Amino acid sequence: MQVINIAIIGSKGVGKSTFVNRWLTGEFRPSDEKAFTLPIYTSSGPVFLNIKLYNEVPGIWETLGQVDGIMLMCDLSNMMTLIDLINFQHHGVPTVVCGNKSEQKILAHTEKHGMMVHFISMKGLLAGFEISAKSNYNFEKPFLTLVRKIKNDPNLTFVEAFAIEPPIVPIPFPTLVD
Ligand SMILES: Nc1nc2c(ncn2[C@@H]2O[C@H](COP(=O)(O)OP(=O)(O)OP(=O)(O)O)[C@@H](O)[C@H]2O)c(=O)[nH]1
Ligand SMILES: [Mg+2]
Repeated sequence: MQVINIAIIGSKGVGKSTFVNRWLTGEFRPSDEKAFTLPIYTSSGPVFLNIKLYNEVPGIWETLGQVDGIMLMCDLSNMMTLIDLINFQHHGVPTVVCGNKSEQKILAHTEKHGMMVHFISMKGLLAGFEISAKSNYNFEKPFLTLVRKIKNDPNLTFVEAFAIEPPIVPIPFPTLVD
């Protein structure tokens, strides 16, 4: 079983804990944990994502330890949270940026989109996504993109855990009533 270490970095309140808790429990509610293990079934076998959450602070790189992938997160309803990430250097580690809370229509879409595109190209990131932990918009894409890159398998897909076969319950033969 492959273990993949992922750091999620973003300013206070951008939705890191809520996004990860969606994956773990399905609930739209932030968790208090700062570290999680998320098992994911993929078309090339199961992987364990070891996820740690970090607030964006200067010199964050030194505290990360060994990471295989990075997800930067900002809040699309507060583009200052994208500016907060401006000094981040990924040192060649596969990195995506996600603009969360995309269901909130605060700024004009084109304006946010332009800032995200500029950030992605300026930083040389793998990809960027507008996501919503509230509506589950683009829920899978950040982790899927990172896992595909880290496992060097562009066709990898996430698969559902196999549903447990329902128990065989004897169905009583209907009684015919005259
Ligand atoms: N509208 C909306 N609100 C969201 C979304 N995701 C998270 N939130 C809300 O944003 C607030 C902050 O979410 P958290 O998950 O606690 O943010 P965080 O990044 O973990 O914050 P810190 O732990 O303080 O660094 C909460 O009130 C969430 O309900 C979203 O997609 N849309
Ligand atoms: Mg949190």
